Formats: sequence, C-alpha cells, structure tokens
Amino acid sequence: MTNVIDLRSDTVSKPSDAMRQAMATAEVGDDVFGDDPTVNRLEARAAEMTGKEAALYVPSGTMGNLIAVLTHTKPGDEILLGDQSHIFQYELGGAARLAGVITRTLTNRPDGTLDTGEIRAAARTENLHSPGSKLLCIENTHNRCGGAALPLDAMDELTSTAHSLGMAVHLDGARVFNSGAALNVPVSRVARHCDSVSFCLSKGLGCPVGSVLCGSKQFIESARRNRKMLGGGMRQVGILAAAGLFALEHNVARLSEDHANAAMLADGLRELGAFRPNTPQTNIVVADVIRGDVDDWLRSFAAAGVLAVGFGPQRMRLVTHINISRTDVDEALRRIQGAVGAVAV
Ligand code: TLP
Repeated sequence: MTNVIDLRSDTVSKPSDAMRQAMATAEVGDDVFGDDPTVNRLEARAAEMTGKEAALYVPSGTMGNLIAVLTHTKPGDEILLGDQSHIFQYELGGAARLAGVITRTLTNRPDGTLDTGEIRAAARTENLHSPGSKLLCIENTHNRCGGAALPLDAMDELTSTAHSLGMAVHLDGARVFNSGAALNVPVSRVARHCDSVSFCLSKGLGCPVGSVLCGSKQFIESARRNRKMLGGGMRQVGILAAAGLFALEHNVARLSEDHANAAMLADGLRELGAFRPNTPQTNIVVADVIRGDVDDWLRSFAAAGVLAVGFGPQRMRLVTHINISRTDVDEALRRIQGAVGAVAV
C-alpha cells in the first residue's frame, strides 16, 4: 500500500513545512519565569480570539480540562457533565481522582446538548449533608455526538441555567474552532457566556502538540498554579507555541474544507448500504454498522489502506483533517467500496 489514508482522528495530522519553519525560528525564554515571548504572544492571541481576559498554554486538552476543574472547584464539590463527554469518557476519571470532585453525569442529547430541566433537578446546594454543584462542563463540538456544533441558543440557555444555580461553566472546546466555522461565528461568540474554555491546537488546527485554557485574569492566575502542580510548567516552550500561533493565523479559515470533506465521506459511506453515517456538521463522521461486524470492517478497511476507529458497539468514527484532501476522500471511498464489494461476493 503506498499511502495509508488515516482517518482515525484529527490528532494524527502532521505539522507542515511552514509550521516547522515557524517553530525552528521561534524566539524563546523560560516560560515558568514568564519569559517566553512566543508563549506570551500565543496566550494573548488565544485570549483575544476566545473573548477572554487571559490564557494559559498547556500540554494537552486533557490537562486543560483537569486544570479547569481544579481551578473552578475544591475537593468534595460536585461537577455536572454529559455522559458522552470526553471528560467523563476518556480522561480516566482525572477530575474525580486528582481534583477530588464528584462527577455527576446527565444524558447528552444526540446534538451534544444537555436538558436544562435535568440540570436544575440535579443541582445541589452545599449543606451539612450534600456537596454543592459548582461547575457545569459542556463540550462543543461534541466528539461522541458526531462532531455536533451546539446551537448558540442552546449554549446560552445552558450557561444562563448554570449561572442561575450558582455554577460556573467550563467549555471543553477541543474543537471549538470547528464549531465557529460550522456556525459561521467567531469562537468568542461560541464561548461568550462560558467562564472558561479550553481548545486544542493539536487537532484540526494541525499542531504537533498543545492546548490553551482561557478565562478571566484571576482564573488564569490560579490555573497557572494548578498547571505547575501537575508538572505542566514548561521552559523554552515557545518552540511549540510558535506552531500554535502559526495555526491560529493560517489553519482556522480552512476548517470548512474538512467539514465539506466529512460530508462527502458520509454521503459516500451511506451509499454502500452497510453503514448508517451521521450527517456531519463538522469534521467527524460516526457511522453505525448495519451489516457485518465493526471490528471486521475496521480490519478490512485497514487492509485496503484506510484507518478508522471503533466508537462504541457497532459504530466507527472517521475524522477529516488538514492532511486529508478531497482526492484522499475519493480514494478512501474507492478503497472502502472495494472492501465492501469483497465481503458482498
Ligand atoms: N480526543 C481524542 C481521543 O482522546 C478520543 C480524539 O481522537 O478525538 N476534549 C475532547 C472533546 C477531545 O476530543 C479530546 C481528544 C480531548 C479533550 C483531549 O485532548 P488531548 O488528547 O490533547 O489530551
């Protein structure tokens, strides 16, 4: 097989030559001393783009979410979050284990939202017997809900409900730039009423590493201490932050290409009769397997040179990204069609 078409995740994207060039020539300093000019510029730009006062460069989306939980809560508090959220599904219980909070899940609706009635019913006031619900975590775009971009009015309703109950809101915006692109609004609008938002540079934005956590000045000051506690304080890290600055300048406007490619991929899959894909709003295709077994399909796709991942029983996920062109999508569909044809014979 000459070139494998890797649709397992947008995390597999590789830095371009131009991005590597920006990294190689980055001005650096010791960021724990606050001396790295490139990190400082990235944090300032991220704060501006998310409409927050300040920002903090962190090694990963997982650490960004954990720092947000640590900073918004104290041990023994309760956080409310979606049962399909990344924080609950894929972060190894870090919020419970390391921030010491109770993680109370509410059912995510297929569009990635939560029912505000359920939030009201679940929210608890701290007293002698009960923990207080202090934080609502939402995710946008929503990974397990097929890259759903949460509607702005739902975001507003969720944030105002949480605030009226005395809870802060953290947005896991790992792919919030995809949400902005899908809704055709700036990310600052998507995150407007959220008290904190983290986004990943290492997914659709094409960086090798890094996420940014944004919020008020005071929030980011405590978040910086929590990052240090977790061992996430880095030194001449401008060399990585330079990739982030490059991405925010060059790789945001092109995200809609990934969305168009995902739509094309979903349409092509649907025609094959063995899969029931979503109608992707962004770059994530999730497809239910309606004929055969998901693991067998993943193996036969891989044998044909297309990589995807299992995403729950009888479901797979395929993600488009900066290294996947329209031609690659055509080719992937051709290879998948071959694999389906081979099984049908
Ligand atoms: N998601 C990864 C896997 O962990 C599932 C992927 O391939 O999609 N929030 C959301 C919504 C995410 O999708 C991810 C990564 C993270 C946070 C964590 O980011 P990292 O991997 O940088 O810790």
